[in-house]
Amino acid sequence: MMSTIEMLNTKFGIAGVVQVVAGLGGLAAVRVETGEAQGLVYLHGGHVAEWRPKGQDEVLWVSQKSYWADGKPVRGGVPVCFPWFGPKADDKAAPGHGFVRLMPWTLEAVTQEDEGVTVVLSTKSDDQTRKQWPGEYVLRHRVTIGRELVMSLELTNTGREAMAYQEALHTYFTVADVKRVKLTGLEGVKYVDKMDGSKVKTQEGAVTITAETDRVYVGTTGTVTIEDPDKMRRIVVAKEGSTNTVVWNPWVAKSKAMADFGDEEWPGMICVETCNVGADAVKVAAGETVKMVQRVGVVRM
Ligand code: TA6
Repeated sequence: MMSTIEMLNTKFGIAGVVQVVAGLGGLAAVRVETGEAQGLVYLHGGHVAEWRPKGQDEVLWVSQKSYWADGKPVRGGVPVCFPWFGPKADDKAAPGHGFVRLMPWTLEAVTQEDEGVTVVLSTKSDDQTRKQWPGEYVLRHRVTIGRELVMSLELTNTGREAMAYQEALHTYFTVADVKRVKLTGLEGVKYVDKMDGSKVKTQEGAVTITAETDRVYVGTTGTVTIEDPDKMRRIVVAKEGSTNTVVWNPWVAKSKAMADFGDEEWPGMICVETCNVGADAVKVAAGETVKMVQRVGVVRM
């Protein structure tokens, strides 16, 4: 009797390039290894956990304390936040950042093209989701592992009513020392400072991290560059179909308060999240499909 993973490997594996494996926690994952890049995408949460273009160290960050289990979020990589972001406005007991990152997704396709290997995963509304959310949807995550990491989150409203959805590619990036990192591309952009009573401020110059940082930049469609002098690289985070960018680092106290985040791990990571959240939730007409893309590249400094 073939295991699920063996069956998936038979159906989607590509000899020498793509293998469906048992990842951490025994969760099924698609491992991609080409001459240009390596990557790992879990069916759990449609979760990209690793991406390493040729000649570079790992670009995504994952906590050593992360959970790897059905029903639990992964701490790191690229959590898909949907259909809400942060706490659910009308139900504090609901899971933070929605529920799709907690559940197994369907592996739909794996293809190899010039720009890399594309893994397509999907999840859709059902009786379980309707208990938490009225919307009818199909959410497809098209992940291309190549010289760039390209993630296209495609949302179709399969219901008869228009619906507003919050969505985020909540990407965790590895840095050598967050205290020595600069983010450019947000100069002059307004942001909600969640560490200062959600006051609205304007970004002056590059973003530097000197304390717990949790900011929702609004009305921005621009590219953010993470300048990491100690790794001598720039991580370039471009996007389409998104008007918000979140920048987050938990710093000392918040790291200690999270069971799935090592107390000493915070200097090694920063989140730059491509999203549509809060008042900028994306409105989708019945039958419409909308797409949000995060495109990550690495340039030597
Ligand atoms: O994206 C920033 C944020 O909303 C922070 O407020 C913090 O809660 C972070 O997400 C992590 O959320 P999580 O539910 O994954 O612990």
